[in-house]
Amino acid sequence: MEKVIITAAICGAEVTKEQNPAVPYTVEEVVREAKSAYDAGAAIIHLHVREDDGTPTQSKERYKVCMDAIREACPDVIIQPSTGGAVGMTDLERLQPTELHPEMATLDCGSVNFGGDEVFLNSETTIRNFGKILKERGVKPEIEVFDKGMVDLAIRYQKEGYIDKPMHFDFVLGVQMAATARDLAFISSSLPEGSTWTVAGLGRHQFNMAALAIVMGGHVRVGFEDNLYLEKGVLAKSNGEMVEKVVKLANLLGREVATPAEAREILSLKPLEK
Ligand code: KMH
Ligand code: ZN
Repeated sequence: MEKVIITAAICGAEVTKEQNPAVPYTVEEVVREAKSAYDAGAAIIHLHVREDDGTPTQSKERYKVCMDAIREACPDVIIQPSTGGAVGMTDLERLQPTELHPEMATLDCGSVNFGGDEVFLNSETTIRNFGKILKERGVKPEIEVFDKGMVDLAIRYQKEGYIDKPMHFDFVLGVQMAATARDLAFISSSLPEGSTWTVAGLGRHQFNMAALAIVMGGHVRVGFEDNLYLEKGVLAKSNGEMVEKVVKLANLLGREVATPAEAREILSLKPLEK
């Protein structure tokens, strides 16, 4: 089986220091969390950024400062900015980090109910436009899907030319589609030949989904964006602690962990220029 790529979603847009004091807001905190994840074995940093007071922002300037500082601390890591941002942001706001031509960025393939009145809106026009812009800017999408219908939509957009093959998917399970072995088996078996996938299990589902992905040949996303706890009742002290737990699981289950260079190869990204 190919090596497992670990993505660390170190920050998110919704979680707060009140929930876990280690959630990063400042540039220094973002770098500290990225480095803890990278040192533990993460090849990809899925990145949201905040103002110093915790307000989510998609500011190109803030992304640039954070990305430059992460590269300084973790020279070969793959940085994957969010184009989802936070609920309520405009498309133009959300697209700003792609102007920095990162290697990857997310492409959310549908709208999602986040509870109460919160709806993360992604119309077909938005998704097509984001796909087109990512392609023009040479950014590989991590196609974020929250249910199986979003996989079908991505396949349609690939056929229409908005997304290139091979496609890489991130199944975010436990928000809309259930985080169960049955649903992971169903959604992961619905992908076109040659696709790769990772799974982000929300909250208490995070490590169960990680273990399943390791066994099934998928890849794993962990981090504060999706889960704040290392185990029941124990807050994680860092993203690195969560990545370490995945590395232990992979070792136990007999799967090696991919370096950033190996992750680039698996995901058909260009190798880093020396
Ligand atoms: N924060 C959510 C509204 C992404 O990064 O592309 C969107 C999100 C998905 O986190
Ligand atoms: Zn995100």
